[in-house]
Amino acid sequence: MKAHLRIHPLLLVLTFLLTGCASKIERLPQVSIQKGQQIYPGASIKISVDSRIDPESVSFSIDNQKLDYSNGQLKLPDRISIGKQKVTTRFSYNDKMEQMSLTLSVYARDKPIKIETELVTTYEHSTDYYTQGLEFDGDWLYESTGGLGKSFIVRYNPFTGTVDNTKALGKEIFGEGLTVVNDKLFHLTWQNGYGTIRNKKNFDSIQSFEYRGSMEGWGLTHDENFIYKSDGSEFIWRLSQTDGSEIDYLTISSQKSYFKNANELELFGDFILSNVYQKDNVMVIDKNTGAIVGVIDLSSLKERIKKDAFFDPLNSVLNGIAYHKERETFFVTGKNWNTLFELRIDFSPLEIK
Ligand SMILES: [Ca+2]
Repeated sequence: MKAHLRIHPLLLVLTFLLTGCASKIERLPQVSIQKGQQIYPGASIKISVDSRIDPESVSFSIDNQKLDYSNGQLKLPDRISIGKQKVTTRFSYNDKMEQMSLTLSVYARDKPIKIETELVTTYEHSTDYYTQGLEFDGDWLYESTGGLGKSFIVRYNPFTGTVDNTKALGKEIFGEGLTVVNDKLFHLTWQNGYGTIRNKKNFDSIQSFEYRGSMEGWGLTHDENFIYKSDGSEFIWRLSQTDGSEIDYLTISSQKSYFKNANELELFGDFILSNVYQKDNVMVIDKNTGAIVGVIDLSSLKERIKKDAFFDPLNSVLNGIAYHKERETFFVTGKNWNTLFELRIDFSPLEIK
């Protein structure tokens, strides 16, 4: 038993080294961001610097780009991305340059503006469509639906009621959003870990693309350069229009916090309109920054729908926005809703260019 109680000399050395290291870390003076400040692109932030540090020696950088810093004020670039940013600070202490990382949570500068809508008219929407994706190509409306083993893609003309093509998906598939890019249709699965690029005409699969950084598949839309994908998190991912691979992401943010649950998406000018899962609101997001610039309250629509056997109070929520270019109106619906609402949305408070 005696042997077990004996402390090995190497252990003593290790203990000494570890204690030595710990106390060295504790002694290092700190540079920190003062609490309670609003942090947004272009903001000047107050920095606290330990009195043992030579204030002249302090510098800050993001991705090796030096930031403006003087008199305890750090000026953020106007084009800094919203979201969590890693800032490196360097300073001199005891004649040595030290380096520390700070996490900066950057939010939108302004409060979202309330955006008004006007109801133009209504159309029929099939109550067995559990809407996950909705997008116009001319007068043809492409809709993808969800439900395990029940998902399908359909193309129809809401003005005439003509259904042009329907494709049921495999039993293992829970379908999600779609977007039509030229002659291809990008389509998501929810939790199968991949999306599919399809022939726009017959919906046949051409190739698939994997989710790598993103969690799941929720909504899709696109502009001339990118496909935008929501995944239930606070991010909107930018994907390649060639192969659906993930390029980078935006962080969805108000002036106070990051927002999760962006669902079906629709691009309009510089904005991404986004349903919020299980809410009656649509977020208007700046597609370049991720800032929520506006909010559209659509709570009055669900009062107007007729609920049949397909309607499930928990899951039959507002979802689906599609812009009709010639009519300059938006078509919105919900999962298992019997109505497709045509709305005019007044973006003038946001001064769209
Ligand atoms: Ca859409």
